[in-house]
Amino acid sequence: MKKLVLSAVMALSIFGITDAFAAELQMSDSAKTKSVTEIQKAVPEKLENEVKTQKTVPYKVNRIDKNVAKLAKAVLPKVIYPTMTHHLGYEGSKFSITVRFNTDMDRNTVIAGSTVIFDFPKAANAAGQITWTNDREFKWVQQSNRRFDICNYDPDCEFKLTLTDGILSKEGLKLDGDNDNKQGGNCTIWFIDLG
Ligand SMILES: [Ca+2]
Repeated sequence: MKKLVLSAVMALSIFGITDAFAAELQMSDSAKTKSVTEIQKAVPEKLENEVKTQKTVPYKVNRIDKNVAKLAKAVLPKVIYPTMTHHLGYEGSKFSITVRFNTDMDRNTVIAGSTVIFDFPKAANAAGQITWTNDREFKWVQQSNRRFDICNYDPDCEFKLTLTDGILSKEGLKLDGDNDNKQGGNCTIWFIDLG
């Protein structure tokens, strides 16, 4: 008799536990259902936002690679000065040439003798010193003492500046030196110093 009662109690407990589990399962199911409903509600709202975005911008902003977007907005770096053969200056008896870009440049890529090359009749790739005025403008001053050291006047001295496309803007774009509105291409400028 005692055994029977015990098994009955056990059976009841098992049922009880099962019921409790079932109830819990049901609860979590309804909770799940609830959150699914919430997600479903949220999705159309999001889509609506995307549709709104598409009206102003012809692509989904959040799917665009950030770097691509950054480059698309970046300014193509160009040389805006000098533009004429007589755009040269002097510092005492030395040449001092100012170069200006249309956008901020990565100074580390502007290197005398490497990406900035001055070829004079008496000195190919003449040594010089670069000094920055700001991130868009620098000045190159010859290292030798006098213009006559590197120039040959017969009667004028012609020399050439090459700015290679190893020069980059701060935004990381190559110099459009050949001015074809595409990244890259060296810039060559001829100067004439009248004798
Ligand atoms: Ca180019």
